[in-house]
Amino acid sequence: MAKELYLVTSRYDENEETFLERVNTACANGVTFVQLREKDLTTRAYYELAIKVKKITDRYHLPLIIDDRIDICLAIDASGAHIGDDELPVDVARKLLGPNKILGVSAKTVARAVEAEQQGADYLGTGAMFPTQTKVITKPTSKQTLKEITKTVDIPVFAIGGIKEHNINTLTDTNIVGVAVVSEIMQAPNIADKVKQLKEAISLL
Ligand code: TZP
Repeated sequence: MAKELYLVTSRYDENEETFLERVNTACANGVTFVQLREKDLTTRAYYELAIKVKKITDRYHLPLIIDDRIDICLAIDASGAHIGDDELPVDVARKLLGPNKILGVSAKTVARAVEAEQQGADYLGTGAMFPTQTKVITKPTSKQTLKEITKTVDIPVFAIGGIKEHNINTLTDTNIVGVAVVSEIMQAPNIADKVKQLKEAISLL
């Protein structure tokens, strides 16, 4: 089955127009999932940005997931929300979202993965698999743990964290559904080419 390429956003220091153009280019060239993940915005600014990003993802019929903010997911009728370790408990998030929204959960241990699945997660993000500048991590998740997670749960698992075109080939035999990427796409000098190259790399997994 074709692997998923999950774009997770970061605005870096760009103006909004450039940011939206980058997201649009990534969507036009083959990402299959989009997560709006912006940690430094007020509620109102996050909400307004989410509406603009949803216009783009709707244009390409792509699911839009909102990081950490179930209220904003519901307010703009996004496809779902993603919650990390320090955010709401998974069962609470599921209750708030209802049965029809996608719930993604970060899980870097087998125990967390099992608990998330039992409590209603639809997919998992596991990592960081490699060192990354995008998030403070204590130590990368091992390929062994990733494999154990995919073996243990029935829901799809994305690898995330430090994923680059050149290291995707080390994720063979892990049974991941795809990869989730921030900087490799958002900071690429040519986003269209980068997305196509990443698609090629994940197709070989
Ligand atoms: N969760 C685990 S690592 C990470 C997140 C959101 C950041 C991934 O960013 P990048 O730039 O793809 O390494």
